[in-house]
Amino acid sequence: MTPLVGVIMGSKSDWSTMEHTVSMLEQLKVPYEVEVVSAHRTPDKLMTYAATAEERGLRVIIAGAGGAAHLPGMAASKTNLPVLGVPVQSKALSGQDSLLSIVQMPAGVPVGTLAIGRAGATNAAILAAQMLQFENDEIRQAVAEFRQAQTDKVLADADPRNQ
Ligand code: RP5
Repeated sequence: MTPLVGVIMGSKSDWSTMEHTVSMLEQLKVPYEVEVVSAHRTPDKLMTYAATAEERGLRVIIAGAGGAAHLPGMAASKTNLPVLGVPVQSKALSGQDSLLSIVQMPAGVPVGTLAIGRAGATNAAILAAQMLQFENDEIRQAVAEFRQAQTDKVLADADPRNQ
């Protein structure tokens, strides 16, 4: 099936974070593609990737990067698709550098910025599925089931002593 979501990351070292995006996309039945595209090390590849994303059938781009994290913003500069940015938790500054690099875009070129690390990577996938769900019944059903299961699990045992 043609990928609807493009998952890119600045380095293979981002995979331990971004694998949570991919596993949630799989759970929510969202067709995706995934690869390393670096804003700093492969800038020409990034420009081509973002410029051709829409015509290749992608509908959302999820970009994860750490440190001086220009990947989501530069991807957003070359496509009209929605871009979701995941700040990877960096070693030096615990991902605060990544977050601030991604979130503070100038007006006119939005990047939907998620939380630092695993939570952001997971939520990027859920948000992408929620954006796509009304064009795809399988995704809509998977999102509804995931959200309901999460609610049911909390309601089924509200005693915090049971870990
Ligand atoms: C960024 O630099 C990547 O997104 C990664 O988070 C960070 C470090 O990359 P490596 O030096 O581990 O390849 O571009």
